[in-house]
Amino acid sequence: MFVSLYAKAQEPEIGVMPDAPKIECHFDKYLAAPYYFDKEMANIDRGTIKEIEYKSFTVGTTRKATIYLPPHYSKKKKYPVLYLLHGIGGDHKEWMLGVPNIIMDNLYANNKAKEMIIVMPNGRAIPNDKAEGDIFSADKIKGFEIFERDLLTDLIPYIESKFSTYTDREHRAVAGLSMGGGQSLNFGLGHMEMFAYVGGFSSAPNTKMPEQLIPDVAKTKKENKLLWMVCGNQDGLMFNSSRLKNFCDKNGVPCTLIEYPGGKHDFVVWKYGLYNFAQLIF
Ligand code: FER
Repeated sequence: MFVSLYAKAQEPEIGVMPDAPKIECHFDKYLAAPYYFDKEMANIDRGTIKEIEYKSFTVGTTRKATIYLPPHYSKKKKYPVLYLLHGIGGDHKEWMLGVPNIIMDNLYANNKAKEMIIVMPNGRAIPNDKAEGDIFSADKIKGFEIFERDLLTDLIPYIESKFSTYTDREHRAVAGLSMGGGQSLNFGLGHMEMFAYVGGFSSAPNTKMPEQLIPDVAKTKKENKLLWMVCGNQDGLMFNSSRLKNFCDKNGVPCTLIEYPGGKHDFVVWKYGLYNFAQLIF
């Protein structure tokens, strides 16, 4: 299938952060993905990528998202939904740099994932939500926080009214890269009534402190079904992930953090994140 969407922006170079705190933690075992996991294979069924628009009462604008429907999507079936969030330099097209359609099509060809819809929104919920000007400015960053409300009260209801989806927490997952990883941890652990599965890939400094993410250890242990993270060992943002992993290990909360060998702050790590996370949800 020809993919006409493309992303305009890449995440900034975050590799070097000399004063980043180093937090010791136990990493989970890295297993390489098969060489073909992100390569377009011949003669397999393909899902479809579309751009959608929804009305945001939170922002007061019409907002865009990219959606992946799995091969043979049918209104006769119901699907779980993964909300997949981009980074500080991206928008609803950024994840296309990570060929999520190819990764998912390959997983389905090998029977390695449940059928799911993937929604890739614009996570900067402000009137000008483009990744332009100073992407690190306070108002642009604030948009990533405001998106919590846009996601929960505008986007999710829209998706569940227009597509054939399940509508319970056990059929919703949220994951993202960098700023989107921080958002996923914040929103996913903060709203376990909405999301049972949470993934953070190279999560950024918008990630809340562990005590805020998991104020009630027993409740998180009971309600969260997957807390899964990956971060490159060359990425200066590792402390956001290792801080949470450390807290989880100390408190007996099941949590995975894979240290991607030689991994930087880029799509090598994020594609690996999607490939693995998608096999573990639903
Ligand atoms: C920061 C460094 C990196 C930060 C955000 C990022 C909010 C995000 C990076 C990305 O999304 O790629 O200090 O502060």
